[in-house]
Amino acid sequence: MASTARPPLVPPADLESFQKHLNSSKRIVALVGAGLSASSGLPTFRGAGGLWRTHEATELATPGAFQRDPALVWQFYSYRRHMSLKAHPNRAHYALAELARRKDFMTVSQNVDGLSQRASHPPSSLKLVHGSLFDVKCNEFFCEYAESNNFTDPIVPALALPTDESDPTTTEALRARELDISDERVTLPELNIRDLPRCPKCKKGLLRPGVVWFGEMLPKDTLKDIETWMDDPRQIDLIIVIGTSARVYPAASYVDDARMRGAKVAVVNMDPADVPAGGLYAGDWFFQGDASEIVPEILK
Ligand code: BV8
Repeated sequence: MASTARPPLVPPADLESFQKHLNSSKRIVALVGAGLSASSGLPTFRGAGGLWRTHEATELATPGAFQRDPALVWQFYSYRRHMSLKAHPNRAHYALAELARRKDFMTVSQNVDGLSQRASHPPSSLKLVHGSLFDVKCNEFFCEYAESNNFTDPIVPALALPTDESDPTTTEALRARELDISDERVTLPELNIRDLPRCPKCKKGLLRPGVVWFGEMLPKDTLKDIETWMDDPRQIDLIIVIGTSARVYPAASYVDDARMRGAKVAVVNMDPADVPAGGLYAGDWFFQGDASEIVPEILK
């Protein structure tokens, strides 16, 4: 195993040596983040898109934000559901789905946008560690209600984005003013907590988005599935880290976990500074650029 004493290197984008290793690899894992879906038009958390109106996305992705202002948090997630339903998987989503069909391979996805599923990624090897925009669950601790809800946009009428012609904040009117619905200069209709989706089971709690917020545990059975795959006695040959700053834990820790089980590391990212916390070693790869361009190329 490479010593950690050496300073981190940014190795050359050596396609030939990468594909030679890929083809001889028996077990491969990918850790993917928001950069995988950037070319599908979905903003990343940290990039320029990290702002939604006047709020940092990471401020809204917490249980505290939902307790304080469930209407605002629902508007944020309803907007992202709407954007994700309008978006399409890009060539990188399809390339990963294809790799999953020909190798002992697992995608650990931090993304909640549903695009890997819509690219027909085999469900058994797609592990969503931060949940999905298209699941909802009861916010009451004692109630276990949860359901998949990828059919209604908006989930309740009160969360409809302004689209009716009489409304000055219709998409056309906004476009004419060069504004976007996520722009803080746009005033959304006042939302009353009574208009938010309620739990149909306990009738008491509010429904909340089925995503993992900061400070919340990741889904136990998903973590167990990943642990079982990672703990297989056969070594892991390669981890491909795509479109993520790999700064959110415990998801980011899979890079070192894979390396400790023999894996070489390949990073695909727009930003050369965004390598996993442990850095890259000689023999690893860094491919700088758009995931939707690079991933289909290197996985060919
Ligand atoms: C937990 C769902 C504990 C919601 C998200 C150490 C150990 C354990 C926890 C911690 C720890 N240290 C700190 C923590 C706490 C915290 C954490 O990690 N904080 C960070 C900020 C330091 N972790 C947690 O709270 C986790 N829970 O640990 O619970 C616990 C234990 C017991 C009991 C109770 C609790 C839960 C974390 C999950 C948070 N939810 N998402 C939602 O989506 O709204 S995280 C969210 O942000 C995303 O899922 C993603 O994972 C993360 C980062 O988002 P982005 O920055 O957009 O994406 P990314 O980082 O992937 O960056 C984009 C990248 O793409 C960039 O590098 C960019 O250069 C690149 N890029 C852009 N365009 C392209 C591109 N690359 C290629 N092509 C392009 N076109």
